[in-house]
Amino acid sequence: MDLDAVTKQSALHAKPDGLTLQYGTAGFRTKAEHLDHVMFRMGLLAVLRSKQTKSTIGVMVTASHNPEEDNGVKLVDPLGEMLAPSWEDHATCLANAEEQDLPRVLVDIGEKAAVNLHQDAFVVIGRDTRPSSEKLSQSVIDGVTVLGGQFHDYGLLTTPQLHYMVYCRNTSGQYGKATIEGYYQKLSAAFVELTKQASCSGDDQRTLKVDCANGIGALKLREMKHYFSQGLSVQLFNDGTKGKLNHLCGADFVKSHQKPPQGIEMKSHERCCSFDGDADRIVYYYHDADGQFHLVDGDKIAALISSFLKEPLLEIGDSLSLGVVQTAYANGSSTRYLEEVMKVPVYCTKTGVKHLHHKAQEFDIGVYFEANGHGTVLFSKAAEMKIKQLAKELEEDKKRKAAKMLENVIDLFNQATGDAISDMLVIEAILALKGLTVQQWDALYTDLPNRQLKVKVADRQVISTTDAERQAVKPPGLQEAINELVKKYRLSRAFVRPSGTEDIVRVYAEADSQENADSLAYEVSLAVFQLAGGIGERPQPDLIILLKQTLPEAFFRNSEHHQEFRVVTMEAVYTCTPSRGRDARATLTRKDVRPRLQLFITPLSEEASCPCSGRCLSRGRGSLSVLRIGW
Ligand code: 16G
Ligand code: MG
Repeated sequence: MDLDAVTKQSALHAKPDGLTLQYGTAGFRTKAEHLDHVMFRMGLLAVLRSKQTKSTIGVMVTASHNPEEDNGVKLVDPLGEMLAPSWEDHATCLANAEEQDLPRVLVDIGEKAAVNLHQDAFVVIGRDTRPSSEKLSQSVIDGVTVLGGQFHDYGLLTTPQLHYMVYCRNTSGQYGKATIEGYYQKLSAAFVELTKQASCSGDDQRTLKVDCANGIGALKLREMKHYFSQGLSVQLFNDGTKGKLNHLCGADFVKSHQKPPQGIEMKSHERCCSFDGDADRIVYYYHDADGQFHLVDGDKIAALISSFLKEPLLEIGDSLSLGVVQTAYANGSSTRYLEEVMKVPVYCTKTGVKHLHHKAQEFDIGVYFEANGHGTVLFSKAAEMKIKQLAKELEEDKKRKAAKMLENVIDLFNQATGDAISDMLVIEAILALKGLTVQQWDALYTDLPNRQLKVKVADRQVISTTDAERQAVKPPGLQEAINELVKKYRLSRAFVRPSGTEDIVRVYAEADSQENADSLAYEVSLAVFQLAGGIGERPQPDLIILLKQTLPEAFFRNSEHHQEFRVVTMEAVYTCTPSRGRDARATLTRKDVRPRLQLFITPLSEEASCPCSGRCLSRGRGSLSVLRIGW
């Protein structure tokens, strides 16, 4: 290693004083302006990792679903998987070393990890569409070249595409061609082949609206859609031509707000989906005839895929093991459905793709999904060989067809990591083959009402968990308190865990009704606040206001410009979403409620630029009145 050259170059990518960052669940992530030195150093680290593994290593510049101003970086290991945990520690040490210590820390890592410095190194780089990404990926390249590494810069790629490239390169092209064209061709060919057997259904069935979060997914899907257009027509929304990345759109927004993204027109029963900012997550959703929004999340994706896979597996008669991997956030109904109805074994791991991926590798066929839409299906080498062999050898037509179908499914999944584009094509193929509508898919089971809250504490590391984050072992007394609270509600469950991406503790609760899930989540938050060193304001229970809606038909005809109402109290303004024939719900916090609560309800469009200036509400016989106020 030419340490003098490293020192010189590093001065051009100097670390801001006093800044410490951690290689978290999905790499480094923070404001883009703080990341230049981290990028340079991850270029250095990628070279060391490449030398040590004698393989190509990937570096992806993205901050996924974070706001546009943020950025991030993560390393991709030889088989397209996340960086090994011991190297995450090296990454944190290297990123936080002061300028003068950098050479020593580099040498240290080299020694600790027994890196053969004479070995060649090759690094591939990809980036998302953030304005800061191009410059930051140049800093990665500076790091790679100063240590004498070779590199290939793929430029704009989705995160899963970079994982795919790394996997292809390290398996000498056996997994596929390490080009963007190779990726498009491999997935599209499998999709077209798979859907050939689908009976031709109406046009509607084969059209899908895709919210691309104004991110890289839009660019890549636009390039790719011609390859599979005979099987599926996709309509792109939030394609980056106008809006800001992840702003009021994308999978994370839809999942956490449980409402459609802005910028997409949804007619009832239309199938829609959202990618996140780097296209490694996907969720589906639709409006029913009443205008009610329904989210079809990662748990339901896992349920659809596992039930689909069971049939051809039974048909080929080979006893390949199938397992589903979830996290503690999986809705209790999904676990029950998989175990009791589908009779598939379900396992729970800690949050974060790497944990699920690792567990899924234990099965012949491992289906893994987080509720938030990260996931894929892994086929063991042995299972893949067996299926390919059966597809050639089986005599009986039905059995051979089943094996062929599985063969195409293997090719359609990105086995390096969860991939929104690949998952979308798998889901679309299954729906087409099974002749299922999105509502029929959604009806596989009904989600238990649930609620997530955040609690601020002085040091979130005072909480430690076990049993895949479902039990808190520290601080003393917390788990006992949670157990007591859970006993008060039916079909209830709750857990707490320190976030790996934000400086907060997350609380999850589910129960038989939304009120009970809300109230359990609040009580558990209070226990965390009291027992784990809460700071700032104590958690407040929600005030639920149910609004009776009798709205004129004209309102619904114009509902695209009356998406929301304002609920105005003395202190603050909230919005609530109306739905045809249903009561609307607005959630306020206790601090807004003074002895004499004044409540006004007005359509949002009074102030916004509504083409009808609110007239479609005030005309006609519609009204809104408060039905119930309660905790
Ligand atoms: C990261 C993880 C995601 C996980 C989330 C949890 C990857 C690629 N991403 O985004 O899987 O669900 O973190 O965040 O592993 P939290 O620790 O803040 O709850
Ligand atoms: Mg992502």
